[in-house]
Amino acid sequence: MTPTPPTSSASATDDDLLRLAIEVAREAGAFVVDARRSGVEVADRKSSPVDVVTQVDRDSEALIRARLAEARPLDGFFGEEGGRGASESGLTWVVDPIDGTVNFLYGIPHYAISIAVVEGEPDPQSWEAVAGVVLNPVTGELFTARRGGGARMNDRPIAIADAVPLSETLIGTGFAYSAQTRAEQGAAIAQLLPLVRDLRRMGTASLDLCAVAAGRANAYFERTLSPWDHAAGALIAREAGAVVKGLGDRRPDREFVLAAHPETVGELEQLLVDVGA
Ligand code: LIP
Repeated sequence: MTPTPPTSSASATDDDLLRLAIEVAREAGAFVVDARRSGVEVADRKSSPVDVVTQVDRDSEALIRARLAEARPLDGFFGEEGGRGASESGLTWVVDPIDGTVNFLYGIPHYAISIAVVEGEPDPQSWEAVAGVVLNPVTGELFTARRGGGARMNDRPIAIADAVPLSETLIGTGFAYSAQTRAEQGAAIAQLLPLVRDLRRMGTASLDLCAVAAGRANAYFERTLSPWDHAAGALIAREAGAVVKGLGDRRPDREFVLAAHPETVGELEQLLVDVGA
């Protein structure tokens, strides 16, 4: 791959940044799929015995960080596997080098390289997302967006599904790595399930947000996510017409991420609060 020449934030357009994110996501995706074929083992456990990281996660993040630094040495970096670098350009890359690590570990072909570039501090409560890429390297489905530019999958425009009553809503969700939190989430799900069409627990937050963007689900919610889980997928879902928010007036955060149609997001949020989701 011919590395993109270094640029400053002043010269790079949003489209330049998006192109770089796509280029790097594709290279990391090819690396990850190839590494999977060689076999994958758990390298460490993080917040709980089931919150695992593989060496491929770490190597993917190192590759992504190196390529971005080659092209844009003044930008900041905020990665899941510990990569942190302060920004001198005002831009920071927010990266999940393998989102859906458990799916990757088990060989379930539903995981993603998630790369977003944001303006301002790397804080979801204040940053402005500039461009985002979510690539499923197994299926080749490449979800992309830049601010104000709409959302695309494999370069074709995508949009959220039409609004439907909550009782006909297909909702993506996920669960925490903490056993106690999962018990609470399971109790909430038991109340929610009879009130909606159905649930989908696919295991990869970034792809769950892209499913809403592509109309493959009506909504998605999850608690305990990290900024790198939703940074790119939230921009893609918003650009596809969804509201993506936290609780009340908050932006998406560790406490809550909800993506839904503008006409139903308020009613759904209240239902989720009522059942303790
Ligand atoms: C995962 C998310 C998923 C969530 C998992 C985990 P990771 O991210 O994509 O939605 O349910 O608990 O947080 O850890 O694979 O990068």
